Amino acid sequence: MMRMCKKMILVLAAALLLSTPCQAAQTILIKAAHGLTEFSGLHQGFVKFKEVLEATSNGEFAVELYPNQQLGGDRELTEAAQLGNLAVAATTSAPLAGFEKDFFIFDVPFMFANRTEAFAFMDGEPGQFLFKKLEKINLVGLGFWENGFRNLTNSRKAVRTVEDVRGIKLRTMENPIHLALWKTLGANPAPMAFGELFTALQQKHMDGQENPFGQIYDNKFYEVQPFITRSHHVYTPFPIIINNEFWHGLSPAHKEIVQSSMKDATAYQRKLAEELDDKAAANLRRAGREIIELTTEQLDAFRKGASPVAQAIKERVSPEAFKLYSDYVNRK
Ligand code: KDG
Repeated sequence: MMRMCKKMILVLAAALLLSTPCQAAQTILIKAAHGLTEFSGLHQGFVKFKEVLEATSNGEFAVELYPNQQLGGDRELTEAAQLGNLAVAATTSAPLAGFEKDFFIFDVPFMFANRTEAFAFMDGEPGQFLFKKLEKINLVGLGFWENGFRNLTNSRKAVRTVEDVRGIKLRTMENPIHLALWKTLGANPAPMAFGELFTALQQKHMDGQENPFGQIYDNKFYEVQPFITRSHHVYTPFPIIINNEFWHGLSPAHKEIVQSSMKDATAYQRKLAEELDDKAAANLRRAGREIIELTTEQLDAFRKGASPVAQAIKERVSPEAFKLYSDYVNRK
């Protein structure tokens, strides 16, 4: 009798287990935020990241995107990622240097002649060193995307020479090296968050600003900035950062899927950003704006005028970071 009961219980238990759908693995939600428009290469990079990650994880991950400063500007997004109120953020390297000083090495004027040099620096030892430094401020670096080569715009005059810059009230990012650069060149610079920039230009509180062509076009700066100079004075990346606890809470398998999706999105975003940069330049011309191309002599004069700033970087960064920078600059 006892044997029969036990057998019945086992059969019942098996039936129950098989009929109960196994607990679906909890979907891991990644909220990602940035400060640019949906038309930007930055946002399209996140769309690709979302697509690849959700597909390759068979829905174990879900990514929600928050563009257009919905969750704040660079400083707020970085703080939110540090505190864990946001999983992933994209901020430009320049404001991030306010959190980790060694990112100042990206702000040295005229450091990269082209994207190949910039990508080699970001993907090589310097980039990995900088990502390592993020760990002490509760962040992990997932990848470097392109913000781009920055160009000068203003509403006062055509800028072709360093003398032309004199006295221009210029908005810079919240970064002392950028301030020092334009002060050294004779402008009258002041830091301002990106979200306040268009109004400041429109109301003439600022005469000028500097950004890649994509931002100049997408954010309609060109409407209030008749003069555009292709200065390429700095190349800024978008370090893609994730909250440390969030990252280390993932399984090794999930980390691998996120890293592989980020790798695909990085390659896609960098290629698209270059295409969009050229497209934005064409759109600016179509909108009736001349893009002033500097001659070699004019560019050399800007490089010479900016050179004291490069020396100032040594006081701002760690000896290890400065060595990485000087090894790069003195490379053969
Ligand atoms: O949030 C947008 C910013 O990350 C980016 O546009 C930074 O280039 C920048 C600027 O000028 O503030």
